[in-house]
Amino acid sequence: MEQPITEQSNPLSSNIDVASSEEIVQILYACDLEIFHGWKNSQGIKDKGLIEKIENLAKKISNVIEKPGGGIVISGCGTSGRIAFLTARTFNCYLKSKGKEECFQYIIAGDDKALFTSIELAEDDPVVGAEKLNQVCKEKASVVYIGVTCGLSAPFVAGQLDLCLSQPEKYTPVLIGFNPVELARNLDIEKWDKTFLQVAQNLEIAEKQQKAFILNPVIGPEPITGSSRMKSGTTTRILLEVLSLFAIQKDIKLSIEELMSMYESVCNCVYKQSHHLGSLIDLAGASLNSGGNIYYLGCEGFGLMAMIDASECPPTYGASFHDIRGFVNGGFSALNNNDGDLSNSGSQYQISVEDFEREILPAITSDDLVVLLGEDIFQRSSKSLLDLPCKKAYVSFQWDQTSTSSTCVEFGLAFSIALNAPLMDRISPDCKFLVIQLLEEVSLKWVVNSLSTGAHILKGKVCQNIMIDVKVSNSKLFHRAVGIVQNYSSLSHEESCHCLLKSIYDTDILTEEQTSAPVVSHINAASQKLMVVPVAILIAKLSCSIKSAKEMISCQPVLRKVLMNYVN
Ligand code: F1P
Repeated sequence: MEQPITEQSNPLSSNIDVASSEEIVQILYACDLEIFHGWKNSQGIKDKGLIEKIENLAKKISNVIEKPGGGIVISGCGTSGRIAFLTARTFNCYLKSKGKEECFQYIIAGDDKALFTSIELAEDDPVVGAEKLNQVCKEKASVVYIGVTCGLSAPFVAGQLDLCLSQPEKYTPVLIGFNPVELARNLDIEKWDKTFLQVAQNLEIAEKQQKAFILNPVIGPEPITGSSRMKSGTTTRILLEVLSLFAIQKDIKLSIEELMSMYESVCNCVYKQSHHLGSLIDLAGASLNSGGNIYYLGCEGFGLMAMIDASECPPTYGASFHDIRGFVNGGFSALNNNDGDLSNSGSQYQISVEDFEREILPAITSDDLVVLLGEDIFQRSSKSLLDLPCKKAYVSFQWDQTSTSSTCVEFGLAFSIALNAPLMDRISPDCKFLVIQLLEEVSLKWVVNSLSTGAHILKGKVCQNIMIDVKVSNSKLFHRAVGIVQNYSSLSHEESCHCLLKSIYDTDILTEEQTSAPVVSHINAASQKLMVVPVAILIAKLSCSIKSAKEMISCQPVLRKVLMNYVN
């Protein structure tokens, strides 16, 4: 069976783990260009059919929200839910500033705590997904529902799409993801009667009757295999922003293709700075490797974007939540989130720059790195950091400059990326400010994704281009982990699965009860364990005991090096 494209390994990045920092950036760039230029025979986001659908959908959204009781709901899990939140927040702020009704809502699996920490198990529940959508829409007469699942796989979203299909008079369902429909997930969903593929096929039928939309451009595999926070997350942002902008702003004075080409131009501008970005990765890698932490500080969308980047590091790289953290100026008061202030729910939810200054700054060390994102936070915080021992970096963006300047040398690594998107002058004054904000935020996403990915590569958390320390925290990630173990061994799928279970249950001999337990039990058992997948790879590859696999890893956490020592 062909693997979904979002789970395939990208040949462009197969040596990213042994590349220099600057080369890492160049590899990420090459992979990101596939968003705009396509992959194999696909056209990426410039595909004509896709653009036509976006045009029609934007008109549909615009009709729905013009009427009383109409709304847009964007929903997703993990990064997809976080991008849904950001989009709803941005466009509601814009509508409010124009004195219009705020008509965007978001849903994220696991509710608002999942904006900051990964709660992947909630992604596996289609029934809760449908209940949440019902709740959010109970007062509404007409809704455009946009379900985002990059892999065309999340049961939470499947439940919501299925609900929409059962009430066509109220809902227009939209699916965003990055696989062809035939590669949607076709595995049983616990306590449900359909697979994702079946729901997607029903949606295809509805689309032919003009009652649904599927936006699924093929943009090629992720640079780190399966890491949908990267290209897929960026493409989700671009699609949602283009759609929303064209739905609410009819006199933008640009075409959809032109707007998309502006995203491409700023992508080129950011990655042209591969040298500076490489230096940033070196600083960040040095911090993680010496046991230090990385702290992003930013205002508004920059702070939020950085928090989103940080939130995906624990599940992707088995990182601790302290390793990379993001803080936003003003904390919850800047968020407009559904569940309000969660700062009393634990330190993971202390997200304001003020929390950072109170709790972290007094004990900061020379191993730590503080990254100021944007001019606003630089004005606010740089002075108080100057005399502290930590490493410091400052990233900002400038428009209408021809070259990138390195300023404020006394601050440490400080550079300003010159963004230049032709066509800017054509945009109507009414939405120019908003477009600039969107382009700067996506640029910031490319910067922080490069930083956190590069730093974890330098820490040895990637082998070839595989995230070998992925957290086994939901059904998709369980199956991905089995695939990773199989990839590194010559074992069958079943044998690889058994190696993973041995690591999860910490035993050399599995019981019948363990092998026959449902996937959810394996996920629960894995949830508190560290290095589950690296240990499973070693026992699969070296046929060793759990105990010796753990010993090898405690002496040498970089898996490629362990394997080089033991395998000829
Ligand atoms: C949702 C998601 C990802 C996350 C991880 C687990 O994926 O939470 O955002 O990085 O892979 O799954 P999807 O439903 O958008 O494919």
